[in-house]
Amino acid sequence: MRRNRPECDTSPDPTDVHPAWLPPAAFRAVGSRHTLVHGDGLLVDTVLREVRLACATHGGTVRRSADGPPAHLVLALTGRSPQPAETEAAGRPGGTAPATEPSGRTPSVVNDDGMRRVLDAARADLAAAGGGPLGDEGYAVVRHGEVTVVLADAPAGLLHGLFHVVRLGESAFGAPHPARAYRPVMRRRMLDHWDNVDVHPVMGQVERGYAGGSILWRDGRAHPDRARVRAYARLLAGCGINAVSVNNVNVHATEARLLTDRLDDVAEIADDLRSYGIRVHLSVNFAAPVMVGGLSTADPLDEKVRAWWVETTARVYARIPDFGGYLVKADSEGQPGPFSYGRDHADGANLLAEALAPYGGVMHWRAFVYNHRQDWRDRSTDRARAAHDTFAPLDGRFQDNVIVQVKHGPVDFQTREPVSPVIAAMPGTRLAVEFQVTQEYTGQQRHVCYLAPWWHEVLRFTPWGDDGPTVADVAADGGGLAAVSNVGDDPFWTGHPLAQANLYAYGRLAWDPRLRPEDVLDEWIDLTFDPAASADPELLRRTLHEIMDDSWRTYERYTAPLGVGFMVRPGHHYGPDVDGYEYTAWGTYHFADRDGVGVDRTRATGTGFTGQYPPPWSQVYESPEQCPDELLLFFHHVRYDHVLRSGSTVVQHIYDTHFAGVAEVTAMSDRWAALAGLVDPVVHARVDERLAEQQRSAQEWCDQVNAYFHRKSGVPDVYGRPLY
Ligand code: GCW
Repeated sequence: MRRNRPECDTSPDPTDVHPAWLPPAAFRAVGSRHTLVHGDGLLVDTVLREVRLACATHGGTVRRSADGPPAHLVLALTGRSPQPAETEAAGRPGGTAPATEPSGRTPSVVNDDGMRRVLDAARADLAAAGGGPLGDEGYAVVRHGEVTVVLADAPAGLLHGLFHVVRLGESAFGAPHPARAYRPVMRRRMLDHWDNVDVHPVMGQVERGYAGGSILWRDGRAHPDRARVRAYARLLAGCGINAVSVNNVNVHATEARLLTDRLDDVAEIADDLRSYGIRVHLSVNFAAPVMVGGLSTADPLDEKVRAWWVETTARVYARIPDFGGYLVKADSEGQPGPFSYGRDHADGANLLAEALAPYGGVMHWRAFVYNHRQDWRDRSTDRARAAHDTFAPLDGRFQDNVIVQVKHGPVDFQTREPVSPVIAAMPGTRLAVEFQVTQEYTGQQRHVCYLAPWWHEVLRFTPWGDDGPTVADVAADGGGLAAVSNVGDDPFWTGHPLAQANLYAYGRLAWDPRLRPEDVLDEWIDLTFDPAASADPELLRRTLHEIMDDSWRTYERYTAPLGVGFMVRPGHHYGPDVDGYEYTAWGTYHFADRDGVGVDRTRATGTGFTGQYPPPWSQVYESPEQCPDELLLFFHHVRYDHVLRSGSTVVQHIYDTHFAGVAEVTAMSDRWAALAGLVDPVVHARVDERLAEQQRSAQEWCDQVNAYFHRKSGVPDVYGRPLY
């Protein structure tokens, strides 16, 4: 493995960390050329440093002034000021930013006539292409003669533009082409760390973390390996992420103090992330006024409580002027919230939002609110309904800087769920959609499960029917995307080396949800596995696609038939346990009996959840005939001999998909084995070891789920395969 340390790092490097998608080889095309960087600012310095590092490896040059050999690559600020952060609409689907003529002049540092002409031409070309403002993160790329020019209105755009050129590799220096502008569709592309500062007795250092300890925290303090945090920031910027919340949404005693006397620790992390354009956000405990403020109440309507948040927040901004804002999980799974004081979630969120507003901070308020102390005997309680029941009535009451953060499905990041009805229910509220990159319910980074196809499906979903806006549109017009990180201090960052692709793809889809998952995977493969160093890059690329493209559906086949969720071991959530949650306080998920299976969530006879959707989905999901097969058991309790739209019966479908899933994992393993010698042996061995576990686990899932439904139903497999 090669090291992945930014050039500024001079500290001894005790760890050997995989370079993920930014190995030195990925910079070959840039680093072997002459580059001119123009502009000032922290992030322009970062661009310069990145190019210098690449040149040190690949023999090119980089400079800030035009004197010197003719440049092949110019990265320059346009000289016009970017749109203010919270008002820019450019880049959103249907964005309304006016197309204005670039007005700045070619920077005076470019005193070379030839270069000045190239830049002027690039700018004119951008204007002719109708290029409106590029915003504070967008950029344009134009190939003029022998020179590739990246223009940006703001330094962050230049950094994203550099990574764009890195992704293109040699093809960035091919045929001339007119200006193309790239702007992020989502303004905020956030990653939430569920990292504890202290090791939690049950959840460990990283809640639902499958890649070792935290890279941000160790022994109750900010992690001493600052270089690794900077290397992380670099990777995140390299895929487009621009906000990180640094601690678990379950905020325990030590973590509650990050807001007050432990703020220096947060500031330290903010310093490391800043040079890559990433803002720090903090999870705070709603009861902080009591826990760390010495007040007797956290009631959102109490004046003393309000004053405490105002003063505390002022201190946060005095220490971290570009602080992003707060993230709160309230009234959920034991976390305190406004319900304790007879207040609602708008009261709670607005309290903190008001304290953040003067500084431009945002309040991410999670909609993950449900009763985790249910009585399984009570068939009317439906966890899927909870977020909508709590939040939809509050639409219009949240302040502008509140972002209600909604899990993409109504339950909890299961392998398959419908899109949350909350996304269509709050047109007067800024919503962020939350994904889970950490594979809590999708194989815990022991199984290959490339999640981009699923996220893509969610983002393209049209909650109001075919002609309406997509989930991506709602997020783009609101608070963007957030996702739970899958990173830890593991040398591969993500435990399973192929799980790096999920983090990369999340960032890329947040930047542009229109990207196709298979194209994103191509980018990741070409960056991560240097094609020039491989004896057969085509075989490598093809095989990785064969293993990964459909791996989420493969995982679904052997774990979660037809939208059934939670057949996992309670607590750690790994491996099969069909009845594990069925009679617990956390909700009931399949209701299997001798005749049939599934949760009746219809209006006609069930919990009424289908009524939380607008048409057409309220009708589609209500009807077992129209409901898509993959969600049938999420919405309906049906007989085992119910015939699916696919023509198969429910029980035969369960058998077939489980056998098929195991066979697909066997094929994955064989394919990976054939790559020995084509990839780094350390990576090969790690994936090999994980595939062996995936194979064992898939077989276990298949055997238990099939045996369970065979025993319940008494229906034999039409192909006579073993059912135990
Ligand atoms: O999926 C559940 C997890 C919890 C997590 C919770 C949440 C941080 O099992 O570990 O708590 O979701 O999203 O808050």
